[in-house]
Amino acid sequence: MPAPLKSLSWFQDAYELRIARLKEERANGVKVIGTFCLFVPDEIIFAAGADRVVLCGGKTDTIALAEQSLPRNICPLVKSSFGAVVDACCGGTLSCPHVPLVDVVVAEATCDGKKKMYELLSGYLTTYVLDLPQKPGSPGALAYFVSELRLFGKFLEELTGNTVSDEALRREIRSANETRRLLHRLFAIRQRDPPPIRGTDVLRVMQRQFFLAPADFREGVRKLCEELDPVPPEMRTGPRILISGCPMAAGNTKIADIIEQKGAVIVAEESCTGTRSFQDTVDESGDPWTALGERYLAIPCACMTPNDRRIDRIVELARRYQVDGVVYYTLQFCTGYNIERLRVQQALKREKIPLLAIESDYGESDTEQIGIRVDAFLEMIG
Ligand code: BJ8
Repeated sequence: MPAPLKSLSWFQDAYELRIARLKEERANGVKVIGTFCLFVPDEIIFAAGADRVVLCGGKTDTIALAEQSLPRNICPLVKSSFGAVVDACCGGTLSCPHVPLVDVVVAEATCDGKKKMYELLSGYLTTYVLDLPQKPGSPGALAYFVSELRLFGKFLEELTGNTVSDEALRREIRSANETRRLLHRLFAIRQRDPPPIRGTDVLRVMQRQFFLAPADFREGVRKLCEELDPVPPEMRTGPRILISGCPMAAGNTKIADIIEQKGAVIVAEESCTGTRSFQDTVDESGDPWTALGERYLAIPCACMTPNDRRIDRIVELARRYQVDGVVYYTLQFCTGYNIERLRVQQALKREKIPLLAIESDYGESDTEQIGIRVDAFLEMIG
């Protein structure tokens, strides 16, 4: 058995330290912001001298509590996230250690499930909603989004008592870009054939980016790249898979685990816990607000229309990572990603790239059935 990668255990240690540090920061008056989505620019939060943790729920244990208030037939990410807040605010101990660390939640106007859930969430935590245009190519969309970002900056200034200066924003943009470039380096390593690291390990690392302080996360990714770069410690074989679709929030690794347990290797994830989180950098030369607006508005989320950019990217990733097949992963009742599946399917068919569509929740009841379908898919493409 090859030795496990040392840098992976570093991430676990860093996480435990991070919780302690956030508690310390709060005791010293630093405001901590909870977010749920890639559309909320971290750069503005950090430039205001605040800190942030992402509160997207990937666990099943808070869902029953959420279902006391929310319909059952909505996305598990929405239910899990809401349940974690309700639990923590009502003195429960079910899961999320992050909720009690948060002063304010910054929500975003993306899918209907999240938007309506945030209205209820505001009964538990102070909630600020960042609006965003859902047709990013419209004339005026960028100007509107930039004005929303500036309002968000003002809100943070009032909350923290600090000014969000252009200089601080530029500093945070450079910092976030450095992380994005490192992630490009890590993902480039995965393009090797065979790749030197399991997709399930990378997914767990990517989930950490939403909790760790940026400098710590970057340090971990750097260590990982250095460990993988010179001599691969372990070579993974098996069909090469690209996962594309909904984010896999911390606690949710079900589909990735099944795919790799069945002998395939995941070489990239087109998702918010994958390439969507780092693919584009922010322009460092111009007005920082406009640069942030341009970069964030271009995130190819299925909440946006039209979303051709995402379709093109999936095809491009499939080619670049030389995949044998794509697993299109959606959370149950996620309308946007479920409907967009057909266009992805058609584009991949033109390229003769096989696709397996899996729609699932956070429970275990379909694990066996998904395993059978993954087996059949791998046999077909192998
Ligand atoms: S930028 S993907 S993080 S909105 S899976 S809650 S869309 S019903 S999480 Fe998302 Fe921002 Fe887009 Fe990314 Fe709704 Fe779908 Fe659930 Fe979703």
